Amino acid sequence: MAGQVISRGFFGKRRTPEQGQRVPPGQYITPDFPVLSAGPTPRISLGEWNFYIKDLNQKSVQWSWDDFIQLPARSFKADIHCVTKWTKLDTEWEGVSVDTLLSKVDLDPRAAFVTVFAYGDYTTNLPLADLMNDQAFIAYRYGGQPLAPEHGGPARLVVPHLYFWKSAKWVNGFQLMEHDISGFWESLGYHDYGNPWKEQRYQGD
Ligand SMILES: Nc1nc2c(c(=O)[nH]1)N[C@H]1C(S)=C(S)[C@@H](COP(=O)(O)O)O[C@H]1N2
Ligand SMILES: [Mo]
Repeated sequence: MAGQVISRGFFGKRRTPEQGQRVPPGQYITPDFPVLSAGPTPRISLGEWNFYIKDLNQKSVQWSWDDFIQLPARSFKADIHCVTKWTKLDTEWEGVSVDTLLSKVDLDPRAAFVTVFAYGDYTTNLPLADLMNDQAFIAYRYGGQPLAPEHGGPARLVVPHLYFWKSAKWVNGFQLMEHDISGFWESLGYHDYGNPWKEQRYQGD
């Protein structure tokens, strides 16, 4: 019995040095892709789906599904880190860089923060700068397949350099703002920024 526990612990910690460098403090590697959702999976038909960006004056640019999939898409590989301590290496996505979407918006230099809205009421907040320079994507394919509903399909935000709760599933749009406003988990005590390398899990970390 003791032997089993020890060998399981040992196996769980085994990683190559190269992998070790990619695992933030307090995280472990999982080969699985756990599903973490605060509520039921919303079902959005592609006909009713849209994505919007609303600027400081509440003016919005929006894309239907058909418009969205015409936008230049890219494949990208990323390590993702959930605040519940799992890290998954080399996840493979396909989608549209947020830069491509922001290029259609007349950006007011005072816009500094974003609330991300999702179908089904989830929100999360982050600095606009963290959505720029190819750091963030709206992904609609995962592992070569259309993104599964439980993982955020039709489309989700992916911001791999922040804890994965920032990567809103079933994403619907961005509200640009001058000031930061806490989203769903952030209002319940999660960190407003969420850098996994600094273990910014909770407010005050
Ligand atoms: N809309 C929405 N997005 C969400 C969540 C959620 O509950 N609702 N959970 C977040 C959390 S805490 C994590 S870890 C990841 C989980 O994504 P997965 O279920 O694809 O692993 O989605 C994030 N995005
Ligand atoms: Mo999470």
